[in-house]
Amino acid sequence: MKTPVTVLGLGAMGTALARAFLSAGHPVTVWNRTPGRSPELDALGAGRAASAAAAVAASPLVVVCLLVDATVRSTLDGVDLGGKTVVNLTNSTPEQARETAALLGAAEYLDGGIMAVPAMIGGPAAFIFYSGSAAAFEQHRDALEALARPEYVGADPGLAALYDIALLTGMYGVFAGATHALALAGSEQLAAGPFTERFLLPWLTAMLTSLPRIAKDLDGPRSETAGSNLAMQSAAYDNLIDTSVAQGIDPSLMEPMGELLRKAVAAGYGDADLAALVGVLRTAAG
Ligand code: FVH
Repeated sequence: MKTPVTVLGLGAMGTALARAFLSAGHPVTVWNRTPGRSPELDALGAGRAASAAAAVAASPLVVVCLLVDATVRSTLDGVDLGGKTVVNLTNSTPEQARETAALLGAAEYLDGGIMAVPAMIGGPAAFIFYSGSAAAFEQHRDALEALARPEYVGADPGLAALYDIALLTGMYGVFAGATHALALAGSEQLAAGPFTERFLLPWLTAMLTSLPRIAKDLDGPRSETAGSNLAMQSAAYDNLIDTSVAQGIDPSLMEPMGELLRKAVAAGYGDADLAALVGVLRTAAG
């Protein structure tokens, strides 16, 4: 008998999670604010509860995937979570995760950060960060494996959110640059498809292979520069901004990186490479 699971929230992600639990043979009870959402789950064997409280009462393991942290708190306000393990997969800040863990009063609490889009759930590339109760993680590891590769990152409930947000900042940074590149290409009517497949994707892929070297520089003594010093990059960066403006493309996504390069050079890192920017960001925040 597999652990019965309740899924609160049948948005795109909650629906994918419920489907994965059903496919793995778990009895699944679902609840959603708007009734009747994702009717395909009924045919797969999900039971529908009329309220969040009734859904929680149905299973020892309660997986929550709602829009934002405030939604989780309002949905579970007044619901008896005694004896339950709550796994909250709603996107949140580390601070929100810590506060929600303390507020809910569940027997066990795990916070999670899903590194997948709904179509990836149950597939080999998906993984989910978990933090909070190590005992709950070990007890429910098998069930959680039905969703994605589980990565437990520590007892502090805020840690999973930190890992999640760090990866999302990396993703949005890459997409910001790619979005700008496509706008520039489009300013000369270049077709997005061939430009992306022949040039943009291979270029980004090649450049991202330098990340482990950057990480090595951050974790240990600085290695020899790879030949792309920051003074050179800062000087050339003005051309990115000037070209964008000349082509009628808003440069605002690109300007912050130019500003950071200038700061790094002014702080004496002109002959260093990209790893030095991490230190400059830390100094700027402090
Ligand atoms: N979808 C994705 O690509 C990402 C992947 C990584 C993780 N995120 C996070 O997952 C959370 C849920 O995302 P989602 O994709 O399921 O989002 P929606 O399809 O928009 O569904 C939202 C659900 O939240 C319910 N909801 C909204 N407001 C309330 C409320 N005030 N009270 C109760 N429930 C509420 C909504 O219900 P309804 O509108 O159908 O009644 C949906 O069930 C999210 O944190 C992502 O950042 C997804």
